[in-house]
Amino acid sequence: MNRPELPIIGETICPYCGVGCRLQLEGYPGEIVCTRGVADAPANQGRLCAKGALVHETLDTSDRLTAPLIRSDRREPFQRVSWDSALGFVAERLRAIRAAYGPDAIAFYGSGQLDSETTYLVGKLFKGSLRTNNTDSNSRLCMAAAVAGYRQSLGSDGPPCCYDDIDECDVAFIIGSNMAEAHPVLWDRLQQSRQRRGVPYSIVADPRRTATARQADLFLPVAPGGDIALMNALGRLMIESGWVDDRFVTAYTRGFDQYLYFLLSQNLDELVSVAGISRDQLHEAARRLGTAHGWLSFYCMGLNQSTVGVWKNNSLINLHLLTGQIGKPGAGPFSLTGQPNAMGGRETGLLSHQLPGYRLVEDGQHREEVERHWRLPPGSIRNKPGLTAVEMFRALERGQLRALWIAGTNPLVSLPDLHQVRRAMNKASLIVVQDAYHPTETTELAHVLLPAAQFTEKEWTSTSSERLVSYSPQLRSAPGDALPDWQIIARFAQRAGFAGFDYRSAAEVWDEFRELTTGRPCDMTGITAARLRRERHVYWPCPSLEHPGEKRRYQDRRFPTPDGRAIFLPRDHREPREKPDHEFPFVLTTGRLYSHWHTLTRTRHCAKLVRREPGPFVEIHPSDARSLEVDDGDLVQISSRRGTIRLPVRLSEAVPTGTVFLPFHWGDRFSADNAVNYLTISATGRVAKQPELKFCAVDVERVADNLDEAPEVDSVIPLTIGSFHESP
Ligand code: MGD
Ligand code: SF4
Repeated sequence: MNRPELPIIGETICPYCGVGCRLQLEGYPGEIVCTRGVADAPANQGRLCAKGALVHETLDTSDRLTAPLIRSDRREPFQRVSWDSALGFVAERLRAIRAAYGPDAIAFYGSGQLDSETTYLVGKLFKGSLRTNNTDSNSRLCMAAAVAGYRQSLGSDGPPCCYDDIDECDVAFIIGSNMAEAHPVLWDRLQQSRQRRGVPYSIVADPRRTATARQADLFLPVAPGGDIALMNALGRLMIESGWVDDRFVTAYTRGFDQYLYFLLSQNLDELVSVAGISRDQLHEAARRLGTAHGWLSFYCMGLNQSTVGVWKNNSLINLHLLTGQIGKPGAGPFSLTGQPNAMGGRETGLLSHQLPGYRLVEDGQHREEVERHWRLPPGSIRNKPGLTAVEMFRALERGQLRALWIAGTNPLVSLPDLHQVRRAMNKASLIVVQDAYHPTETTELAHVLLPAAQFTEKEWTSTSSERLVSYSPQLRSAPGDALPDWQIIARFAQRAGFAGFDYRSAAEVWDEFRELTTGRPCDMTGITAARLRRERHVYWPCPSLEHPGEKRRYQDRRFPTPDGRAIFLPRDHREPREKPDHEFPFVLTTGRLYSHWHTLTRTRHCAKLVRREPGPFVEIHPSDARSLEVDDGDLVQISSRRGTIRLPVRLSEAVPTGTVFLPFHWGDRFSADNAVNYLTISATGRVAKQPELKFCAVDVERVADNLDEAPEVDSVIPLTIGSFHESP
């Protein structure tokens, strides 16, 4: 049946993943009826995935937070108050905590879903005015290893490639990314390019035979955590077969001799065995990559969520350098960003070691440049990185951190070791949560709730995985008293008595930030607010108003390192922090599903998505299930050193034996004390401080059929798994 033509309300960027699809909303500002992909949008070219197509259903829900709410004691109910009272309350409490314990007793924990205007102002307020570098983001859980990997190997953060490279490459190496479920529109572009051109040939390296792996030409079932060995074996085979781009290596890189020596001193049999892949498969992968005209790699959490995530990134970039596959169309290491503006947060400096324009707090010149721009006295910005995500919650539990301001994230579902996170939050003197929805697992533990306007209800700027900076206009009013996040931060700063926050518009904030990118690797000098509002999107780097914006970086083969050369970094295999043993014999790996977004604050409102994936489960290989004497649908108890949960079994040959897979989306509001992150380990890597969410040791046991036989834990963990919707 043809849908009658509806009025077009306007365009916005999808608030879900980092692909950055442009959406067209149709209907009426008070009732959005339909969402379509914008045909001439560079990212999606008219396409949408199911989440994007249904996103309008998540806007006018009964759990939107519409007014500031406060309570001095968490045992009391919230009271509705004016913005002035709420911000005054927060200002007074933060002032008292700072006076008693110093500036580092407060912190901000944000998100890759916040727009660039907001993340810029958070840095200016916390790092500049409040004088603490304790600002971090949930991007720490996904992108921190990629940021450090790019910086170490190439001299700067930021992917070199663009989505159009999909149509230029002849091999796509997808490692640690389930693109078909997590970046579906990009996956669709890849499939369509292949249908049209016969290439790219796709190689997928993943321990699970995911939806992505099932459609691959070559599937490499890498052992969980075995990627460095896999990439070192590939490098070794390429060198032995003479598939090295000598001219590129000599002219544009350094460190090759050490890398060569390192690879030749490795035992190939050992590498093969650690990687868990047959020699034939390895040879085929090496041949495809080594002889490709152009190869692109796509990678995500399978590489990053590891205590050696940075090294995994370095190892992959080594292969690109070896084969000269960077800085030209159809080539390059492409880190896929998870959230709509994880990239923008990196550019504006939200992570605890960063300052705007890819600057670092540890660099004296960088601090001076930013202090001048913010009109602060020299020495205002502290010279040590602040606390990172996991560190913040440890510091809260210790009492070193007293106040935490959380925005656009739900750490009580998404952080590892949730029992610790809950203990920490319960100890805090002040928890402020700035969110569009309430209740969530996190808002339930807050003292102050600040209602945020979300996409369509504010104008905002974001950067996608391919460095495309996009502007989204306000299309409708925000519910109740909700305000754009940047305005909440600016109003608070003024209420707390800080100068430099009297902005009249989002455009003013953007332009102030943009000026700080001049001459930096992420140069956006030419991307003025006025231009963005005219042209909708521009790629960075874009050093002048006349510049069209560059889709591909490093085409001159000069890298932003001291000598302009990219760097080979020999990296050895390292074991994950917690290995299976006789007590906890299974590997637990966690991940995403197509239908759901993060902790379900939005997607639980879309009946179609909920019908597709109504609740959590644990995927177990049939042969493990036989040993455990469990069948499809049976309830099992999964325990780690940190917690115990119970879930129904989903039998699947997609997981290797000895490994179980759990999606991370469902939290306590679905089923109390039963989220996967009660099990995961909060071990982090040394440089990126990204937690190892893809690997910990668990035990799996059949839950007794007869309740009388069940252990005591039944009194706190429900045997039935909860539900958000009465009739999904
Ligand atoms: P994940 O499922 O976390 O998703 O996107 P992805 O990283 O693609 O993990 C990717 C793959 O890594 C999984 O298939 C997993 O089996 C594999 N893996 C696990 N361990 C290893 C290993 O040791 N080596 C290798 N090579 N692979 C391994 C994440 C991205 O998705 C992010 S960061 C966000 S924030 C967004 N979230 C999100 C969502 O919540 N829902 C949906 N539907 N899409 C999303 N897109 C974004
Ligand atoms: Fe939104 Fe990502 Fe789907 Fe595009 S692929 S519609 S950005 S969730």
